[in-house]
Amino acid sequence: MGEVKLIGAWGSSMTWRVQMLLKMKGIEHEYVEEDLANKSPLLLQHNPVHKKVPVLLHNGKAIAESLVIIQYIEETWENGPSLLPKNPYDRAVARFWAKYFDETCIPAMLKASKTAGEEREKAKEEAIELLKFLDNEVKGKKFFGGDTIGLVDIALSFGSYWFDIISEIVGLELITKDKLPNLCQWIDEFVNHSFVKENLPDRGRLTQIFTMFLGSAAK
Ligand SMILES: N[C@@H](CCC(=O)N[C@@H](CS)C(=O)NCC(=O)O)C(=O)O
Repeated sequence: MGEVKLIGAWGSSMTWRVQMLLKMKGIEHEYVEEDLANKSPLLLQHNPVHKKVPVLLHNGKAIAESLVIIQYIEETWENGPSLLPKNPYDRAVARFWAKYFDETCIPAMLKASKTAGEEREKAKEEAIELLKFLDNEVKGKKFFGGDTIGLVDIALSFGSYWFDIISEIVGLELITKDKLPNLCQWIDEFVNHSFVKENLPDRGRLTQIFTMFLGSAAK
């Protein structure tokens, strides 16, 4: 299927989403590590709009934005395991929640992690209200994808391992059993899923990197 390159950054949950699908499908590719503090001409050339990772290069053509890349991979390498349900309605629902998490929940969660005092309490309550929709969506299920990991599970990966590390660094308690019990249960299932577990980035190194970025954030 030609030459596949992934421009990514170590520890980036958005890069990780794509890496998981490439690995699941056994797609051979070259991984190019990007220095986000000193962006390369390769990244700037192929993602001039957002200047962010991940970017997938397929036969020299660039695709940016992790959810768009996932869609592209699913449509290009149709064989092998898929993150998307077969039924078009279920696919649309999965895409809806993935988009909702990225566009609505992540900014709210980050806001709570970067603020302090009353402002943090308000931001935290707002984020919890938004996450309740996802908590309800996964109620009674092992994964958002049912018994197996699907698009929404991969899309929410930031909300599991990565956000847990951020929360620990800044002393934030946002995803708790009393407020979001089903999401807590999902996080437990997700991070302990064998495929996920063996591919998670090292916690110590990730903590160091996030501490550098969040060093001055409220505790
Ligand atoms: N919506 C984008 C978000 C990508 C993103 O935020 N990438 C981060 C790393 S996780 C990045 O490249 N940050 C560099 C920057 O913001 O300058 C996607 O889904 O791919």
